Amino acid sequence: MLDDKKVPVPGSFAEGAHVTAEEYEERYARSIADPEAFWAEEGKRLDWIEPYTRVKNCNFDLGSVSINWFEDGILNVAANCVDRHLETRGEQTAIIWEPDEPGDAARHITYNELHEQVCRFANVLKSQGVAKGDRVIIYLPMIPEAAYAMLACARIGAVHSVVFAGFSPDALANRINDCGAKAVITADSAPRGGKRTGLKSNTDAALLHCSDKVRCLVVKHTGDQTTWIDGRDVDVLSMMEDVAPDCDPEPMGAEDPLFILYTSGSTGKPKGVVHSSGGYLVYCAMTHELVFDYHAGDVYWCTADVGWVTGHSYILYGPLANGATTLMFEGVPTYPDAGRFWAICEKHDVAQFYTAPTAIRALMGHGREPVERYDLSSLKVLGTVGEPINPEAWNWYNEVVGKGERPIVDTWWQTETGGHLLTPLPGATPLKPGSATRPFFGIEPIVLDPQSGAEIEETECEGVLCIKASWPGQMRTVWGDHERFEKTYFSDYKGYYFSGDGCRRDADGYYWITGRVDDVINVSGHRMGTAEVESALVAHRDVAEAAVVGYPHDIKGQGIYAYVTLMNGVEPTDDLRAELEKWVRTEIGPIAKPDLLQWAPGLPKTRSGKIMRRILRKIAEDDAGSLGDTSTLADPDVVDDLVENRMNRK
Ligand code: 6R9
Repeated sequence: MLDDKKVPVPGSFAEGAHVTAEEYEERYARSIADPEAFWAEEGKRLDWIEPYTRVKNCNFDLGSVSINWFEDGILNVAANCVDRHLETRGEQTAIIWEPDEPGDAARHITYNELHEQVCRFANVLKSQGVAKGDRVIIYLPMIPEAAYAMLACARIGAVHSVVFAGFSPDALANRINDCGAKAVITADSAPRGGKRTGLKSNTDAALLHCSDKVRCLVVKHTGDQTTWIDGRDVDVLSMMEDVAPDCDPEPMGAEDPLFILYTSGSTGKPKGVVHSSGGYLVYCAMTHELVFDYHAGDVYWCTADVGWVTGHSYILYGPLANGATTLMFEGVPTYPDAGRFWAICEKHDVAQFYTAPTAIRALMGHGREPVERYDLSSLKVLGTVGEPINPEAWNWYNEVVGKGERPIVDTWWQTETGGHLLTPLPGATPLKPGSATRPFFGIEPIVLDPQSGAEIEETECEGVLCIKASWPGQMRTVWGDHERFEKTYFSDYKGYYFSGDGCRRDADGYYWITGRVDDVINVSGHRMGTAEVESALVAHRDVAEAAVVGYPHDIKGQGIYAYVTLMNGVEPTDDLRAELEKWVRTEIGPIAKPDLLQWAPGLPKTRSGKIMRRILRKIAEDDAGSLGDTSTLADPDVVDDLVENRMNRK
């Protein structure tokens, strides 16, 4: 166990940081003792058209769950992200756009330009009859127009719902219909890693299943030929030239919804997570500034896609609310080669770099050379998000990318939370590789006994992770289904927000996420987080990635089924299989030895890089006939290979 190994804050770093260790303790204590006063102050980060007089009005009781922050305040999110910076930094770059092809020119969009583009886009929306409260689906590649579209919706008070460009026509149609969207904004096609996805053709296919009133706004990005339906399809870029370059921001209530983002739960169809305007923006602005220790002039890069919550909070809303320069990348980490991320960091002098463990592990498989080719001296802070990071990947990130001198912020949060809840602050928190460390201001994590539901008081413990009281960035409801919201998050453990994650708290009060509670397996009466076994497997030099699930086992109750992706160039042999089984036995103990180990050339992942365990469980159970919806996978083909070579055949 690495519990005792603390990586101190680099001395030179603490000096200039927004928050030091002492300040963290003092401010955290204050945020919990008097949340009203604390957040009343933090709310002033934004410009309000009408200031709020009420700060917090929240209830977690099942049957009457209701979450309101700054509820009588009036503001406009787009004005906060753009207009208010014009006077002081109109000519500063707001967005750096790096295209898929490294040979194509990057674009630098100043705040002045952003203002004009957002206003023009907003006027196009208005011309199509989109008004305050209407829903708009955004199905775009990672291009500046995605940012314009989101901010244009916010400017006129329309509620956007971004659908990841990798999603299928079916997934798109379901979302259009669930939120009753008035318009879909898409592009001709999306280049990614040198390949192209026809977004317009996908949208055409989706719209066959939707009301014929839905308008289709098309950004001609690649110039690829598409079919065109007159009267329904609109050429956004040419219309933008014809409309006025100004558009007054719509005054919005703090609790008016800003966006809906669909996310999958453990059961049922995707939920439309609803976020507010005021509280959400306060929370992402604050976390963006403090967690990444953002300072004026820094170039900040989050590699997520805007179709994911990380892209909403930490490419767009948080950074722009802070007047930052935020980088948007259209491509993938391995195109044209495994040095692309680092080439971009060097080219644009990136100061804060935020990515996912899955990307780090994939790049680790290509060795140090692609990193060492570039000058990464501009980097100040590194970050991760999305899943627990195994210590090997952490160490590689720290040593090879960070040269052992950059704090790594391992940020635990969820679509539902709007922003970071557990995270180090780079100038304040000594790190422990693999731990999301401690709560952000205003967040009171508690650990409950999964059986009794009782709060565990001891510092050192393990259980399910809940949050005791509301924070401004919390989701407000499930679109169209408040009952589902209450049932999913407030019914299992009364009076608390239930995260769905398990965690361990160590003697220092550091939190270690052990994975989704539904990923816990029980082998011969021993409870085991699948993440633990995965972490052991990926610690082996030949393993690039691993996913572990339980499957029904006659004697043990559940057996351990491991899917293993090897490093480039390593041959899968029976000897290696035996070696890996032995390896896990030695790393964790005999109980953790995989019963079945399958070589997986690829793992089924969502576009945000999360392994879809539901599918792996079905294959492990030899129940491939009922895989369910695989439309949200990044590469649905990997499933066929896994089914064909499955180990458990009845
Ligand atoms: C932001 C985001 C949420 C789930 C969450 C947890 C896992 C995210 C993590 C992490 C360990 C971290 N997760 N960050 N686990 N350490 N730093 O990822 O949102 O897509 O909704 O996923 O991701 O299991 O519950 P979302």
